[in-house]
Amino acid sequence: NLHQEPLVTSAPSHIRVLDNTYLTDDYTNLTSSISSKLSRRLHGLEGHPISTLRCIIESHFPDFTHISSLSPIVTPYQNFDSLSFPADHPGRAKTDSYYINRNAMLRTHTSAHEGTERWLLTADVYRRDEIDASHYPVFHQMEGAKIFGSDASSVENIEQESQRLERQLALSNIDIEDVPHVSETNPAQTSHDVRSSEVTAKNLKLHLNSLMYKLFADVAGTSKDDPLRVRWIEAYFPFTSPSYEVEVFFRGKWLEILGCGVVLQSTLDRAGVANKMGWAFGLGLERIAMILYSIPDIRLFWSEDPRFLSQFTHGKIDAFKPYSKYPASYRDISFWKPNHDMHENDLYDVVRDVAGDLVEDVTIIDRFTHPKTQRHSLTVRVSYRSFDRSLVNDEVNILQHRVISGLERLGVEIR
Ligand code: FA5
Ligand code: MG
Repeated sequence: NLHQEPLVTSAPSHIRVLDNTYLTDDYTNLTSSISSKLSRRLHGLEGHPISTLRCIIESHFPDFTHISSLSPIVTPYQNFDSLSFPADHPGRAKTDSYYINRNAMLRTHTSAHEGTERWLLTADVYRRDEIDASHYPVFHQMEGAKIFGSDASSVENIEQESQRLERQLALSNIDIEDVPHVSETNPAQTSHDVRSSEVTAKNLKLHLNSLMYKLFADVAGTSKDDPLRVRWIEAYFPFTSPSYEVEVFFRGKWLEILGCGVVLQSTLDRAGVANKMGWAFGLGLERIAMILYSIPDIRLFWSEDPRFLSQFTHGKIDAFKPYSKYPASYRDISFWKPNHDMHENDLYDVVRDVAGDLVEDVTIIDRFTHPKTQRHSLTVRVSYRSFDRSLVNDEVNILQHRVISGLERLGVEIR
């Protein structure tokens, strides 16, 4: 369907999103190409790689509550403030996130939803971003968290569980590059004593190391001499301390899999569980699925082509067999940027909104500043390709023409 009208043209006062009507304001930037994804629910689609991965991870946390049907529409308070994001955090900007209006947005991560005990939550998340084989404005995250009493005997129970997990892990072919649970640069929170913080971090690490083994060891193939390699790195998130990232070595490269940490006490206090502590993690399903299934392009997850969907069996990880690709068409555009600042994500959303999944890649191939006028010029190469059919020239020309009109509405001057 080439006739995707933007949801916001000049200044309509209302938009409809998932059967509700919202007032628009100066924050409204949700486009129809994005809102058409809100009801797809890939993580609930039997047999889809994203759904299979969800089930495998859920089976690793059997005594956690499994949640996967929360609406993607949240308040900025839920997405940012409740997690202590500072007021000037870049993620809050209109250029980085999709807003329905100032009070309603599409969640940018699964951390936007809080639980109070043990939960595992799967959801579609939305971020404005560049366009290429590994970036898509919608992807899926899983959030896991375990919250327990901060009294001595609850902490002791956690430590005993860790000892069991440690004994199991000792039987696996895994090589873990660790960092200290707590350090000067990755401190325990002032309201936590160091020992309970360390017990919590250790428990988190054990759960995730064994999850990484479950996900990657079979596909990677391991032995005592060639173990699965997992690396822990100190990280920073506004709502955890200490914080870490986890990377896995797979086919010659280190891959960033997830972020995690000991949940900030203020977050738990706001959730009404002041006498508890715990850990949380958030992982990206597409990155893991692309690796495990050898899926070369993130757009394929959204394909409704039976040549894609029929390849997969629910619960099983089999390598994707690429089918022949239809040819790509390239079109270059050169333009002067508007005098006011234009964010490159605005450019990408114009292309997405016109071309939907027919756009494969947008690359800035030249940048130039006029020596006299100081005006900035960009040359952008748009690559159009369909997974399902051959695009004819006329059709690509129409798309490109609409992209140019959309850019002109942003105030650029075509060269
Ligand atoms: C977060 O989203 C945090 N909410 C994670 C977290 C949860 C930290 C709980 C602490 C406690 P981050 O933006 O790094 O962090 O994303 C987490 C994971 O999502 C990444 O490791 C990656 O696997 C995946 N991810 C992030 N951005 C993208 C993207 N553009 N495309 C695909 N996957 C992505
Ligand atoms: Mg990150």
